[in-house]
Amino acid sequence: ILARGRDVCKRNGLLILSVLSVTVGCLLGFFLRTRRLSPQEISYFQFPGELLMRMLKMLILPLVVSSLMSGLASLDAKTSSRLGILTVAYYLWTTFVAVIVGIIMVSIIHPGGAAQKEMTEQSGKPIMSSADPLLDLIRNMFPANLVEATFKQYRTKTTPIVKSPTVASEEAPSRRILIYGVQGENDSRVQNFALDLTPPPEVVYKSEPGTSDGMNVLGIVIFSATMALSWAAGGTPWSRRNEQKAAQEDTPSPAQAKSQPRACHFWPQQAPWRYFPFGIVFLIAGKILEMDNPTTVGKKLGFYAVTVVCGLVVHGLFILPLLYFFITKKNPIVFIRGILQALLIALATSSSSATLPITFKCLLENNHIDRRIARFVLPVGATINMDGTALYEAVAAIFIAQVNNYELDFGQIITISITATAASIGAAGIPQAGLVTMVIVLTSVGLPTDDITLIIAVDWALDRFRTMINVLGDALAAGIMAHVCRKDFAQDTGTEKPLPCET
Ligand code: DAS
Repeated sequence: ILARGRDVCKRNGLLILSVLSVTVGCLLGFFLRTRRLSPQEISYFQFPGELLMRMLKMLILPLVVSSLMSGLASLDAKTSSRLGILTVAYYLWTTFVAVIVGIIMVSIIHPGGAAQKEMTEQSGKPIMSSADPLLDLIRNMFPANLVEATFKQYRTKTTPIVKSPTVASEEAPSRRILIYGVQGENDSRVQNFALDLTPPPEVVYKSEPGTSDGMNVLGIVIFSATMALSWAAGGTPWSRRNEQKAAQEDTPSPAQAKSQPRACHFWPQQAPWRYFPFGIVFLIAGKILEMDNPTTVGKKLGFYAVTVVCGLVVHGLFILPLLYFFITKKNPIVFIRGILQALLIALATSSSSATLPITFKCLLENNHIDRRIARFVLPVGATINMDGTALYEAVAAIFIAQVNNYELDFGQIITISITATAASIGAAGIPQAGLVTMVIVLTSVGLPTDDITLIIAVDWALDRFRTMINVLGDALAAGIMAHVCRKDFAQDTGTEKPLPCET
């Protein structure tokens, strides 16, 4: 039994460690809530978790750019266009299905009844016309400056609403909007959004914490140098020793050996792996310290949270796996088990972009997906395929309509389905991005955007679950595309070296 246990731990070490760190993070968070830490102490406590988020985000840009370029370069025009059309069509279709699942769930459970309130006539607040945000969304799909758009997507963090932690007392938290990035660069929509909230929150412009350009440049230089070195070296002496040891233990099949990238052990690629069990504890605990009083929130939004989670479970654990099974005739449970690590990181970070490096590693090393497919499907999916977000925005919009006693007709339901799908495509893979793009869905059917404040108290938690479904949808899509296009990739060159950040 000991030998079996040791073998299981060896094969699933990081997974077990991650489950333990999420559990410890939750317990630590709830325990420290009883100690009533000051906001300053909370921010110090959250620091280790913030480091993990920055390590993962540091990998996003090189990973997305290099994997897309190398993924497309390794495919001939016919294969890449076929793969591209199939992938985007699959993403749009599953996202729309997710919205329909959400609408069915929110109509059956009807959570708005628990938080009924009279529909107050708009007190002349500047509600944007539904055309504005939609035009904005389409406008942003054609960035004038590709480099600026890329950096802006991953560098500027727009946290729509940050509540000052209610630790000293139980009074309602003061609401303020923190907008990171250079003041004035921000999207006017967020300011209008702030005007719609009651009471209008304080809009605070902050530079990215710790943004000292010199250190950023130093970080980029060191990171690029180690990536180039590890790619050239194809791993380091000790990684060769590990590979020899692994080869003795379980000789992978030739196909697996070819598809498995060489390990490389330089800090930028390995830092998240070595550090994240520790970082997850502080990420989870730090969020729990910030949240409102669970009992007061539960009374008003309990049914709403249950509706969202039920919708995500139906879509993520039934519809998507069944689709995977019917198309590939393979066991979806085995596939999902292979990406559990990535799902846990999505739960901890609530950012599908920050989870991308881990999703790559799980697909390449556990599920043996051809890396040329993963290099194309994953980065595109992390950007435009957000089933969880689309479902969430549809449920939230209809919940707000129910709370306001506002009867939606069939045409408005269709409008919500379309705008929720479009808004999820426009949402970035960063925390609470779905909350910002939800403005599009609400304005499209004339709902008051300031009612977003009704659901903010649980958004930080539901964001984690919808991010998990976003990552699951991307990974299953890679599995499906690998099966559908298997003939195009039959002849695996096997000669190209893996990108350092893919391992
Ligand atoms: N947190 C976003 C993501 O990373 C999803 C969302 O905000 O809805 O996918």
